[in-house]
Amino acid sequence: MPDSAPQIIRREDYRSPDYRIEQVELDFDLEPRRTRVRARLTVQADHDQGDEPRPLVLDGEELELMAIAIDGRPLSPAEYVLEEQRLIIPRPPQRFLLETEVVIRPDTNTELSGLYVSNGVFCTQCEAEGFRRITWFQDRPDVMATYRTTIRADRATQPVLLSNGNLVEEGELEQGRHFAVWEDPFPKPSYLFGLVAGDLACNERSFTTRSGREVKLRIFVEHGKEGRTGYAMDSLVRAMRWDEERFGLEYDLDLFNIVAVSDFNMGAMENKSLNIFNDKYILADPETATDADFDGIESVVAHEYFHNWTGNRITCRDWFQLSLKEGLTVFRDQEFSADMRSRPVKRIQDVRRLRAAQFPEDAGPLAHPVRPDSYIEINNFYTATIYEKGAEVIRMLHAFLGEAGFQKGMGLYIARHDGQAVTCDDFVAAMADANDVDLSQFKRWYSQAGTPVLTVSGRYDTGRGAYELTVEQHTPPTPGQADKQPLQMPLSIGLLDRQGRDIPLVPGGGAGQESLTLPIRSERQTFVIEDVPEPAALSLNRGFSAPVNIRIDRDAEERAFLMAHDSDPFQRWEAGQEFATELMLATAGGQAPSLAAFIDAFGELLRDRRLEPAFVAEAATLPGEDYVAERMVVIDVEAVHHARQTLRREIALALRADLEVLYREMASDEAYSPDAEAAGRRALRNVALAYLSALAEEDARELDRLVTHYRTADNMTDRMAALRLLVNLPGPEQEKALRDFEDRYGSDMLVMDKWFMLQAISTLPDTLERVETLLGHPAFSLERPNKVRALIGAFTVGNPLRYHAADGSGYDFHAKRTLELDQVNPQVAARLLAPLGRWRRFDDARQEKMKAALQRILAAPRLSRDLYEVASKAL
Ligand code: 7ML
Ligand code: ZN
Repeated sequence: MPDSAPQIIRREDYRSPDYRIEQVELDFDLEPRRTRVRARLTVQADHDQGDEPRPLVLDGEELELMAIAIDGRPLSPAEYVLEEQRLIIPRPPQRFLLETEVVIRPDTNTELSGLYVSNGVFCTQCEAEGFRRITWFQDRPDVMATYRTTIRADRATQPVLLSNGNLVEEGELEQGRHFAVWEDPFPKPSYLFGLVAGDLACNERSFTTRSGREVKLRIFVEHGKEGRTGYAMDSLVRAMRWDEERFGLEYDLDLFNIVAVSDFNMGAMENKSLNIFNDKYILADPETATDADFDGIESVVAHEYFHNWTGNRITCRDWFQLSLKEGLTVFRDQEFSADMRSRPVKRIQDVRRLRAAQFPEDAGPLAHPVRPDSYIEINNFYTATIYEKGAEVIRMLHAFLGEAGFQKGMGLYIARHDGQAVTCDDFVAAMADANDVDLSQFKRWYSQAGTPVLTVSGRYDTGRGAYELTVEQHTPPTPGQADKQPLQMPLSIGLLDRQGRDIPLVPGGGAGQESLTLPIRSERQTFVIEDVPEPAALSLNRGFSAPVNIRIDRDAEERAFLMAHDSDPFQRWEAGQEFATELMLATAGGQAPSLAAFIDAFGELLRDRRLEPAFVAEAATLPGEDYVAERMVVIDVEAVHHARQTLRREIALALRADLEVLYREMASDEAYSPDAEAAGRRALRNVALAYLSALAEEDARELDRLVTHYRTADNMTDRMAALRLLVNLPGPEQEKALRDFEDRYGSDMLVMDKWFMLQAISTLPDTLERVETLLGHPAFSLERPNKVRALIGAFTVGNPLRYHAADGSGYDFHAKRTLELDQVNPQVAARLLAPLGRWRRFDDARQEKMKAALQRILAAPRLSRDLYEVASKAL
């Protein structure tokens, strides 16, 4: 347990602040070991003067207070109370200037929250509650102020000085120091404060907004890396243009800065006009970044940029409203990527991710609503539910209202709330009012946790020529929520005839259309679709219009038919995934199901040249072991692994010729380009390679092909694809390739992350031993989140077979390293713990070992609040 009993923060306890802070002047004297921060806050009481005087309570952590004054007069110790994490002024005036001076230590800030140093660069991370580690403040998002920031630093080591807003002054100081003054005209909450100081190179471009304003775009990186910022810059320009065209939203300042740093707890941060990024989401070139890395850069750069309107101009009233900005901004970045590349492929990838991360979360001990009711540590709530499920909720609104209605709602939301800190209710109210619809039932999506299950049955009434469909919904209980109310959702369906063509659906005799959206809102509903001439198959939840699990009885023939014919590419993919999952479950359960129908349909997909390669690559990728395991009553990781390997090998044996054709045809002799088309061809070629490599242990030619693929690769996508397969093969080829990779890229930290990761997810039996050894590798450090995620995170999340070793060695490793990490960086430690929370899904022996690991964590001295919350809830 942490030193003091951790306090639970509840949404129902929200009170607006007693004091507003209107203007903030900050003065930083930067020194790694001793940084002085002076703050001048213009404070205004926000309660009636007739009331009892209310205390001003400021937040602070690890601040050494040097001075405090009100309206220029130093306070005597009797005039304030200084606690561990609060500074209380019991009887302040109605309106006053509060001045404080503190000293902080950026160089020992391993939590990477507040002001810290990464590779010699000073940078900040203030969301959610990091600003209080910089100065005393009401560190809550509904306190919005304008900021004027002065930075003083050594000119030689920190030539670049950045903060939010506009540069208004700069100059020289004594002893080789210099200064810069930044002013941000837009009032903002403290979590959007940003500061960077370091020796950085920059890539600069100009962007003209549609109203004709020139914006200077700059991306700052370590010297020597500016050549790798081109794709991020292009992505930024595309995102700015897209937000104007699709949402009518224009950038609002004359400059926009991005800084990439090596050590960062998350992906990136949207500080006003000074986005700070994990450099993994900025730096890319063909030699060091994969197609997936390029994709990631495009969407994260866009995500952070989009926050300027959905997050910064309109922000959250309190942290329970986090999904107000995150769910909406993820929806926007998903739509952006869908518009930039293949929409169906993007949707498939997003749903894969939702199912891999959010569905298990919603089914486990950490399940919480999109708008949570309570938390202990807010950093633990940057979850797949807030982000991904939050985006699905927005997507459903979009489906109900249509693009035009949704944009009308956005317009009203912005007109009403620009410059304010608001709630999810405010957002939904704007959508409802702009479209004159009632969304009161829909709002349950914000308050109710758990993934709904829809049980569907369809029946064709020959006499009447009608298709009858019954849909029942049920949401399983989640912690603290035993009973659930029915939800409103759009369920898109289609009916296919025997030739696999869409039957026009004619609701109530209207004009025909190929998809129909059923308005689901009750526990049980029946829909009758008239004028249907003999349907062959029902296509259900097209485009994954509702984020639910579906139960429907289907036979192999119907699955194969949908896999071959559904006009909705998402459902075509889905039918294949379902089919494969059923087969793997049967195999894992000890049966020997016939694979013939599946393999036939799979072969059709591989041979269909009308389909885009990126789609075929998705459709030909079997569901992951975790996804299949999640469907078992008691998870058996070995059986699932074996079942998936078996299916892969059978596909390879049966379709070897088709796979070889694809491997040849999808090759390219053009120079690498990260565009969607070229990336799709590489993806498909590497999927073919993966199947063929399933034969490598019995056929030396396939091992050869793999080694050659590695050796001759002219880009990281292909090289990684081969190495990812090689690490699962025993023998000298693996060692040789790993050594070669390390020789080539040993000095490149981002590429070394890949090297660590691939070894951590190897299915070979000695993987844990190897991971333990790699902890001592000179490139590894517990103080670098990217390294921790690449090695420890990849093993615990990405290697179910070895993590869940029957002897419990994986769990012991996890607990031990988590505790070590907790002393360095509690946020990252807590985020890594989720796999242990899934103990209920395993056999008794594993359950005992997993619980024991959690108990060991809880019993440890000096446990952080972050880890305490996750570990205690997991038990
Ligand atoms: C989501 C972020 C955080 C945490 C970034 C930190 C952010 C909070 C920040 C989608 C794309 C890129 C990054 C993130 C993400 C977890 C995930 N405000 O912008 O949301
Ligand atoms: Zn975000």
